[in-house]
Amino acid sequence: MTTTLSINTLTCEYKINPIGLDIKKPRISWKMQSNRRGTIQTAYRIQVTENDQDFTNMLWDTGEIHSDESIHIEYKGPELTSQTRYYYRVKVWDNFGDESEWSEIVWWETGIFNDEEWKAKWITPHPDEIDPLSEPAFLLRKEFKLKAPIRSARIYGTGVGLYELFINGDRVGTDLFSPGWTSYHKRLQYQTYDITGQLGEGNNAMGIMLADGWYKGNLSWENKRHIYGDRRAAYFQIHVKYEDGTEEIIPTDATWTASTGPILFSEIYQGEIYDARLEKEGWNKPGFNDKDWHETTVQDMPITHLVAQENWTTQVTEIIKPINTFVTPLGDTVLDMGQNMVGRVRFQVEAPKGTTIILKHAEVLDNEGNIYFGNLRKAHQEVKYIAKGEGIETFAPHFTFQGFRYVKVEGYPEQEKGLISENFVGEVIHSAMEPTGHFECSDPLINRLQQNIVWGQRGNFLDVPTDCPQRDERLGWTGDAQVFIQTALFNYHGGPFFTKWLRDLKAEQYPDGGVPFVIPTVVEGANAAAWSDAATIIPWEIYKIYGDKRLLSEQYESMKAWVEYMRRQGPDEYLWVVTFNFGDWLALDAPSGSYSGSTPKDFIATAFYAYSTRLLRDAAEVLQKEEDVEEYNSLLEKIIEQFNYEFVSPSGRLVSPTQTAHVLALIFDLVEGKVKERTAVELNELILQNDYHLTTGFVGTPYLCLALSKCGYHETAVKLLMQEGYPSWLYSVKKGATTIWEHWDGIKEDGSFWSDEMNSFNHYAYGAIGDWMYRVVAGLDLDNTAPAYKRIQIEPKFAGISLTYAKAIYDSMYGRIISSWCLTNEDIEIEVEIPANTTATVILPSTCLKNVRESGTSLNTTVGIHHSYEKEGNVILNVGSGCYSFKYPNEGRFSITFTEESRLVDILEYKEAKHILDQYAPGITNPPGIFAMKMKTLKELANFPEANLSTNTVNTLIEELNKIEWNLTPAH
Ligand code: RAM
Repeated sequence: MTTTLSINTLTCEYKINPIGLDIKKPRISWKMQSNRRGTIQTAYRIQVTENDQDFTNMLWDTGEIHSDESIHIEYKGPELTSQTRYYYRVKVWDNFGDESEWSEIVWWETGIFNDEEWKAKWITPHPDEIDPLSEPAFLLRKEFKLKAPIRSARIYGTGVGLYELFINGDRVGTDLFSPGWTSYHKRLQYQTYDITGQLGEGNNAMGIMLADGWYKGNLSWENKRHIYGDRRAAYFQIHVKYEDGTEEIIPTDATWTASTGPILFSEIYQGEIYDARLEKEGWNKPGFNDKDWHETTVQDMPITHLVAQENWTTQVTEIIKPINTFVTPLGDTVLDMGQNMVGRVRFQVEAPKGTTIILKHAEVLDNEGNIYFGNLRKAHQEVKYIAKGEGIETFAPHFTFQGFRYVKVEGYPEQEKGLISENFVGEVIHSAMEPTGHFECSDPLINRLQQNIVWGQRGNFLDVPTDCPQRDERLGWTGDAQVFIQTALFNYHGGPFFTKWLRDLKAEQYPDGGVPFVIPTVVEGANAAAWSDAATIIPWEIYKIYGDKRLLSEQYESMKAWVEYMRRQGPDEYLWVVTFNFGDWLALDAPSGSYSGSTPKDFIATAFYAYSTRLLRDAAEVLQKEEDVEEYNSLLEKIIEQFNYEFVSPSGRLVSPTQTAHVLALIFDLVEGKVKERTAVELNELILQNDYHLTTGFVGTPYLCLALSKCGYHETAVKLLMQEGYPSWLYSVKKGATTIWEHWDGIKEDGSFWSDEMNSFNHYAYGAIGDWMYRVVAGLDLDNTAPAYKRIQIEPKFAGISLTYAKAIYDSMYGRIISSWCLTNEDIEIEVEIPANTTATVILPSTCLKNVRESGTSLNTTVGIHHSYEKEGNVILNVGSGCYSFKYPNEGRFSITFTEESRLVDILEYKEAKHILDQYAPGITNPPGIFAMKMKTLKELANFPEANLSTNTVNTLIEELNKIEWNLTPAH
């Protein structure tokens, strides 16, 4: 076999070809690929050059370094300079003695390292000429002449408020909501763009649009304004390098001119008003007559807190088309995007001058089929466009985003004849994180749940991890982020996203170690168990998943300060008996009138105190802080001891008979031996007594199934997941949800709403179940002692007959991992992919060595398996990288009960439903999502090989499906 050892996906600080890095010692990572099983890197070589792709004159050449490290290799060459592009390439050697070719050449480019390099001034329209508090977005412009042909040009800068940049009439980049949301007074991100292609010799012009955004607009339910300041301002400089080697800087300064323009109003929650008649044609191009424009003035603002862009930028990541347009019983014309999404609507229109088109965005329809705005509270989510009447006009708002599935349209020309849906699209907007995970299984409702989780993440990862994206909140609630972190890191690459957010958390932490409820902090309140613990949990998870020791070390003092804060509270050092706490937020066992479940708050607080202390100890171990390891190990022991004294009866019963209390005691290892066994038995009982329904809130839910599976009750966990009745994950799916709801009963069984007061239909917390689906159901996990999936753990768990197939894919720092299994009445098949330079432990449940075949051959002849043995009725394999396909007889352990009849029952039910829809469509709320799903499901079932359907039945099914006319327009 000729080996093909190669490397791909080279990244610097998690990103491919990042521009404007201000990190002095950036870290390089790569992924290896080989067609040979069991490949491990034995050496690497990195070369860095400044000299435009010329690798003869090197800045840094590591030579051949004998090491298996391939992630986060820190640059150790000569000191880097500002504003410079560095090209790098890598080659590797493996354990078979093979040497790869050099990788492709990639680069990173540094930003501005020293404050003295900033020549810009903060500018804003002169307050005597344009009222700084006025609503319209400002336009700032400058024309300049470049004396000669240019070699390269960059723009560096930022704004307070939100900005969009233009050069010679064209937008610079595609980023939205720049400069992002940080704790502005402590940290403000600047952005860098390569504008070489946009400038030329001679006359050029630059334009800036500037709006309120998070800096000065309306924020929080308290209707606060001007939280960070009451003046918008811009701060940019263009660096031009001429062909002849000379340079020039064009900064913002008081020579710029200012005006207002077509954006009359733009706010995150409220929407935008755009009067196209006020457009200043050519304002951002050279030659524009700005005589009637106003002066700008220099504003005194610090720059010491400027940091280069850390997060992924915010982008339009997908465009979706409405699936339907209809008129509600109240007579509103409504677009249905088919998906609760976050972003904006772009539309085109041809209309007489002055025509006003209004879009009002909402998430759901009510019981009667009318569009429902109640849960938005004070957020208007309204976009108003006034046409200029010059042919086809296209519009999407600039500095606002909406959370919506339905859009009420008013004023669109001739809309009474019906809207043409082609004139509207939804632009999905969020931090452009790299997708890294995929989960699917044999149950289509669970697959829809997975999609709902992903959509919840997309909608709420718009630069900060928010609780919700629609009402007057949209804040970086620490608890929500903590609860969802594991799932989030499966679905998308969270490295840059959480690096930025954790730095804000650290910046906002109080001197006493207290951690605010929301980051960036715009509402009062701090220090709640399971909320403030984001300070310890998130850095640890980032370390675990990406091996990011640097971030862990950066956050270490913050982690420690938070633990010490808890330690100081109350009379007992080892208990955290708090005065205020959210408790098990929105749990179903909450006493009436309360949002907090009945698990005692001090129980939860002490449990998290122990968990945070454990993570701090583990972090100290990784960072080799020996004294702290000892200190926090003994603190942890004492907290656990005190926890048992306070919250566990002498006979081993927990004082709190709630699901959440049992879950926390088990998951945080607070009980052991007989008490642990009893706790697990009782947790299982609690679920059984409740007829396989949960009662948990934000705190208990993420770990509920995990605790059951870990303690031997995996079947109960799967039954909980597959529960379709209220309350359950699938309840909302069956109700047509396309995202995760804040409340288990956001829409009640009778179709009414929980309440206007706090009822988001896009709140990711309960989506935290995703972690267990990937890790336990599909069995794709990591060995905690070898972060970043250097040592992988593949351990599928089957649950009787309920699920017959599951598959997880995860693109780790080392490369793609797959764990997939399939049960038939005869066989169990497990397919695994392990990336080069990692190893895996694969656990094949319920079998013995002699029964297992890998790609048709017996295990002792399989290449890549280093060690195999039997343990407790399972086969354990230590394997190297590569793809493996294991098969062994099922022997009736997991029987499949799918019958042709049950498929046909589905079809009949479906036809019945279709009949109802046709008859009563105007009265049915939310039908399209669920119906579309059912349709897809049936199609999938018809082709599902494991169902063993006869060709005849398959054909009948398909015929039946094809007969159904797929028209969801209400029948009236
Ligand atoms: C609500 C938020 C959030 C939760 C807090 C306690 O206002 O939506 O989800 O963390 O309350």
